Amino acid sequence: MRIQIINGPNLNLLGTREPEIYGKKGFEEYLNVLRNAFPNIRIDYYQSNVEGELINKIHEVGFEADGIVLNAGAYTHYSLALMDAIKCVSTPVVEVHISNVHQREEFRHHSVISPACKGVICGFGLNSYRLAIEALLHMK
Ligand code: CA2
Repeated sequence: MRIQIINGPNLNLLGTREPEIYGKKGFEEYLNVLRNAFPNIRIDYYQSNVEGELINKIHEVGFEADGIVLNAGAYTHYSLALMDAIKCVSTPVVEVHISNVHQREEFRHHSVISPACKGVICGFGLNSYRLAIEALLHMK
């Protein structure tokens, strides 16, 4: 079983600012927690601040991985190109958000990628990623 986590813009800076929203942990640190929680699963991680690179990654793994956990960051709210990329591949994609976007600014309430995803998990901090992997496991 192979799961690909893809993080979008600014998520490389997790743990450095706005800890009240995003927590104090960097993603690489959390990745160890996640890998320990799922010892039998290969969990690959990719982060980019560049829209086209995120699309390339989705194309690259989207016919081989068993699932993609995608936090598209702010691209969530306006990238139709990312939405198309998710539709183009056969691997199921779970959209995740660390924060509860519905408790935040109005522009974060709408996701253009949700219709292309299997489901959405948001608001559980970094645990959102663990819950997304659980959801993908239960699809098998
Ligand atoms: O809650 C989430 O996971 C978001 O996808 C995070 C995005 C935001 O644009 C979405 O609306 C919701 C922003 C990520 C910004 O990451 C930061 C990292 C370090 C310090 C501050 C922000």
